Amino acid sequence: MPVSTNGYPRRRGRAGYPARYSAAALLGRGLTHRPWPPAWRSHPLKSSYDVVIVGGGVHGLAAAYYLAANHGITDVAVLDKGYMGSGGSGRNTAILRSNYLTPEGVRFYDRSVQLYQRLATDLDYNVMFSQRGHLTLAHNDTSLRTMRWRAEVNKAEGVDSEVIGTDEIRRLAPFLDLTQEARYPVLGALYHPPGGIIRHDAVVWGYARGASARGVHIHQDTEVTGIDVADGRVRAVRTARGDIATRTVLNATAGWSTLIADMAGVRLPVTTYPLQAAVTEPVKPFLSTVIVSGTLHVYVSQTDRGELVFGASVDPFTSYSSRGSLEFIEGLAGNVLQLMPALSKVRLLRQWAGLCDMTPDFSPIMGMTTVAGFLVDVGWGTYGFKAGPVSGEAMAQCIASGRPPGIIAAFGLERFAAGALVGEKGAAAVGH
Ligand code: PYC
Repeated sequence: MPVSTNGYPRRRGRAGYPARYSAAALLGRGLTHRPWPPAWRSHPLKSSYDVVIVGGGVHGLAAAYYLAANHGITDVAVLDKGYMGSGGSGRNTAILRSNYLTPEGVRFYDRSVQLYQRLATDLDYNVMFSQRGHLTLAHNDTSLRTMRWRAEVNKAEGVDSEVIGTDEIRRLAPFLDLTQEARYPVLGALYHPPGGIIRHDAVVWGYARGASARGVHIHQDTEVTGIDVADGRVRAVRTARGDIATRTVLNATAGWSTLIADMAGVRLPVTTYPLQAAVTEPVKPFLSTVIVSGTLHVYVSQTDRGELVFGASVDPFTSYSSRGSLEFIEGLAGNVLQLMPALSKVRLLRQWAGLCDMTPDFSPIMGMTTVAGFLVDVGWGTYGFKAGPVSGEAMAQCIASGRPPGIIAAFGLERFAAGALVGEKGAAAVGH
């Protein structure tokens, strides 16, 4: 069957799968009331796969997509104990940026931004990436110094970031309280024009659809209950729906990464904390950049629908809870009003939490482990969603070639024993 530039068949099968998402198709279906086919297919669980990916978030789905699209490896299953995107991928605040602190981090997240920029075309799916600029406010000299450092590392790696003063901040975000009377007056900001926001569900669905169209099997409601290892190599994955023989397992989970790794006998230096977020009712568009304040432990952006999406630091205690708390929302509201007093009448609609797997150096753990065939793409802390595409691309390459590509070489599990940490705490959106 002839294939278009984004890999989808030009002529669709009788079931019309996968549907082409175009203005003409929208008009046609609107006029004929023909229903859209599901975005991805359902399959029975097979008793063996070449590759089993645990975790149906952006990382697992992107790895499956790039395995098929870049390496022709399609006998792949993606398993999730819930629905696709039910973990961190559907719970983050959808902020993208590459203004990190270490050269390794900047190069890595910049590659992700590049992949995100072309994702809508690659996947034939509107992921609504809006590169509206990202401002991290400095309320003290120490933050300003770290921001200058980040700006220099960013520039050296070809990433657009600079430190700006309050006049420029006022021009970009006129609703901020930039007076000297503020409790924590703003001294300057790290401005990162390529940063922005995206529709996170669309990213998940787009990768799932693209992977499925290339032959990957997606299994929702399929909890992994064990991993069989014999003679130092992975042999099988046990699930609540049956066992799967396989020689390659990728742990692409967040929140449960240590539990899955334990099943294979691999210990990870990861501690899990909830991170809470909230969204308001929609208001008229007034905020055209992403605003972050480390000192006030808050970040905010306005969606295309007009809602304000807020997030903060991780909770101060370890937990697997994904519920919101009253303490959080009270603190958040107070901090937001210090930044933007005009929001005092806006009503909050919802709050929720996601799970963050924190590593000692705030960088991820990616690549091989001491168990042959058991790979990890874990330890994302508060940075996971931003890294989805580059992680998928790199882990697919790692599986296909048997070696971690250069872009993730610094993030191996062995770095903790070797003392070769990649300290990325200084690039956290807000202090932890
Ligand atoms: O690192 O930009 C960030 C971020 C925002 C929300 C969580 N992490």
